[in-house]
Amino acid sequence: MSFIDEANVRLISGRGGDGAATFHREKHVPRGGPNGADGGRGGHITLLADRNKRTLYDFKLRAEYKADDGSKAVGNKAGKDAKDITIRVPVGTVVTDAQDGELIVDLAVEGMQYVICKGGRGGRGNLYFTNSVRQSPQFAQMGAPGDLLDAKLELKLLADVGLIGLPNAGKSTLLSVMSSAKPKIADYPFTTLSPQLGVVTVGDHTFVMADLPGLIEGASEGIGLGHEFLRHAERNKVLLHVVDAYPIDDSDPVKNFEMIEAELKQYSEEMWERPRIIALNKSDMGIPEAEEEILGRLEQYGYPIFVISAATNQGLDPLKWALWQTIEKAMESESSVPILVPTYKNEEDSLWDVEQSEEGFTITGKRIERLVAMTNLDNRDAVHYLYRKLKRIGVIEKLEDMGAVEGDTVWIGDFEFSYAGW
Ligand SMILES: Nc1nc2c(ncn2[C@@H]2O[C@H](COP(=O)(O)OP(=O)(O)O)[C@@H](O)[C@H]2O)c(=O)[nH]1
Ligand SMILES: [Mg+2]
Repeated sequence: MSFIDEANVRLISGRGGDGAATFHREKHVPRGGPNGADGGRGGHITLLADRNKRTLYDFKLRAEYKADDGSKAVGNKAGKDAKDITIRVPVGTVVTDAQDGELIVDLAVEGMQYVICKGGRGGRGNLYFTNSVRQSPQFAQMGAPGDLLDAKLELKLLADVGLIGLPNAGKSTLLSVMSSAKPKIADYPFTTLSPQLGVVTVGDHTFVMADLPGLIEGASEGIGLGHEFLRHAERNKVLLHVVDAYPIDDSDPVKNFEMIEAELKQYSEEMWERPRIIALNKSDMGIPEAEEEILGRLEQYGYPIFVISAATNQGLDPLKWALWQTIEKAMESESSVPILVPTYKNEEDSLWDVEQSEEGFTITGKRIERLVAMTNLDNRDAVHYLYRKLKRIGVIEKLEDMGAVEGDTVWIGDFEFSYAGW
């Protein structure tokens, strides 16, 4: 029973650069030693909780982020690491794996960071593989592939701006013309008192505005307002009071304003003390002198006033900016302790398993799959190195225990091998 903003985004970290398999060359030295350097690391993708982001609207415009690949080593010159990407998301964004629905991270605190896609490690150059036995390795490692993640972002929306004003002042109209998107509304029970939400875009910023019909009338008549409804009202950082400059019943706009303000104060003193902006609406209907007179009387309250028309869109841009600046200011006074959480689950990476089927054996495990992807399978020495690594990890023994015999097919990641033939 809440307003959920959601977006799907594809995240791709960079692959590592290949290592070099080169040898030292010098005059008069017929054959120098191995000197191939390592490739550079691919770019990471990190999510950062930023309270200046209020909605997931940005992800509706851009659904894919890809970090650059690391560069490959050239001879004894190491490849350069790629630039990392930091993506700012609203505080409170919950990230799940779109494929299996598993929770990845809940970016609940301002300043929280999470490395969601790690860039691939650079491949080792042949210098790295040199030891007393293997004095001139003829192979280098390829860079590790990056990660690809289809992530689902979800955010419980709470309104930054609440609209108040007499019925017929133009609140609904204003909300519809000011908002660039309607958030998806999940399971909200139909009631005439349900708040209407809209996402407002101004410059690079987005914020949430809610029409709160009946906030005041409902409360003073003792109508129970839903918990969800009140949560929106209570989180408003600024109230936008819409005043009809030309009421159809010829009532006095300033008296109408005062009436709503008085009722608001009675409803909640705390809410009444919130920052306020006045929008004098329906200026398209009018005579400038009449508006001057109303403005003169409204000014005594000390709130910023904007003359607008929801019907012709007059004056909406300055109003949007004023709302955003008020939200920003309200956020400055919110205390928050930045917590940095640079986590990445490496432990899970090293887990592996072997599964047997009619067709053969499948080895799964992130670290092993990465190891294979980094191996130049056309190079006998590189394959031999891989075999010894797998043996050290215990994979070969496990295959033997499971009854693998020569000629059996073994899959690791995208690669197919013939057992004992490699
Ligand atoms: N001429 C004019 N009419 C407006 C303007 N804004 C709203 N209205 C009209 O005023 C009436 C009430 O508007 P509505 O948005 O439903 O008011 P609410 O009760 O505050 O939500 C509707 O007939 C609107 O078309 C405006 O800027 N100019
Ligand atoms: Mg309305």
